[in-house]
Amino acid sequence: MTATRLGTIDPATFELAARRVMARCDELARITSTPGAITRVHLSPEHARVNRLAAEWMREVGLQTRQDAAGNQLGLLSAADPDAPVLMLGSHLDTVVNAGRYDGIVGVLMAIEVVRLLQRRGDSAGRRGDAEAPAQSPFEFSLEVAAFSDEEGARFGKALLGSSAVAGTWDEAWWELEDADGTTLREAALEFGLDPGRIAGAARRPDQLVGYLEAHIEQGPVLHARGESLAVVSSIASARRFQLVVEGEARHAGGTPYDMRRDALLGASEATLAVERICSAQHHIIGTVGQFEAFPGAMNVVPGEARFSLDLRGEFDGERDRVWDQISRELDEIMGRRRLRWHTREVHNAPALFCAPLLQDVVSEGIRSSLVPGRAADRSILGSGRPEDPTTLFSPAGHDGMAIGAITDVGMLFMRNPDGVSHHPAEAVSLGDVALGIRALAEAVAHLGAEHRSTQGAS
Ligand code: HGY
Ligand code: MN
Ligand code: MN
Repeated sequence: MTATRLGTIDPATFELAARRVMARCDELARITSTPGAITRVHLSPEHARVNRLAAEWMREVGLQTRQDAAGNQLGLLSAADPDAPVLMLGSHLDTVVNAGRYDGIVGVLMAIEVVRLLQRRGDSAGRRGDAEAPAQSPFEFSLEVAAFSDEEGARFGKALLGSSAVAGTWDEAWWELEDADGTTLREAALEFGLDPGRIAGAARRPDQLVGYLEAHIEQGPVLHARGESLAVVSSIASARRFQLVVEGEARHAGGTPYDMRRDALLGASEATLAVERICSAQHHIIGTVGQFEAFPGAMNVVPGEARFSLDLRGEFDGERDRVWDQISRELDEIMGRRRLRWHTREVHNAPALFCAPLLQDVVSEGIRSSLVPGRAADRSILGSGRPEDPTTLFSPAGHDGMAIGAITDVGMLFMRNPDGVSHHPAEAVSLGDVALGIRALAEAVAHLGAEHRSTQGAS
């Protein structure tokens, strides 16, 4: 299988594949815990339902399916040599609260289509043509589609639980993380039918893997603004997430003069504004307070406690950590001045991930190959950029590759996200861009197959 052979595929085939992907995104969007919105969190009944559906779709293209000990849904297309290493393709099926229908999901469904396009049926010697024979990877590596179970961290705060299990970086302390109802991760896993004692079984070794490739919507406005469809990802931002608590004193709203108040909500509010001021003064550092609560939460009581979250990202780990130190000093100052106390718990910490040069190259090749020579309309996918030079983007949004990068090379392909809106029901991607993305991803895999063959042959 080479890029040339994919080049002979009728463009209508990619459009058909994209139509299937879009229809399936709609189908999965109906599997939600909140009617009228899309919310699907880790280890929920909805998680089990989407895994079952994804497994059906995986089997339809010849993948051998299993659910691992972290609730990831996997599908394998073996190479002729069953011990060959694996190229993983995928993304996640969980969502944030009130999500869009494409973040993560579209990447899993595109990976299934790429397998449909690339797989071949042959006899044990790999000869083509026997339609009844089991599907096989046409490369010297196997292909595996991964639908990760938790990337968002919407239920337990800690993100990348599914991919961290695969990376073998599971921390036993995570079992005690609690959701908003006080259910621990351990209890949720048991209820889902998973055995926490087997979590290590989900881990892969570096020598078992060739790499990990993921297609994802951009979740930002750059491609939309440039009028381009696809981009290569150079790196993914490092991320830390904190739960913060401010303690003051709950007292009567009418009877307590201002100089006697220790209002936790006001301290937390000032802290939130400080996060914006500090982060916006830095390049590629982004801080977001996305959760904010006051207690006891009565109209006629001065808030005695406030809780809020902080999501802090940066292009480089060191810069991000220096900004956190600065925020901490600012919190000390604010709370000291207001006679409040504050403390925090860090629930997520993932380092920045630099995409592997080889995988950046094959994704670039994939984007280039998805241009059909001689068809002016297709050249528009690279907008004003030169066809030989696809756009490269840094991703401030987090992805499963951040965890998987601990054990193997990671590469990513971004698709245009109209207006850059994501983590919102209005999130979108066009059929045409998904069709181009499927082609580019399939071409990238084919290029990697050719590269792998030449380096293995040379060694
Ligand atoms: O939060 C993120 O960056 C990602 O979308 N999970
Ligand atoms: Mn997301
Ligand atoms: Mn995502």
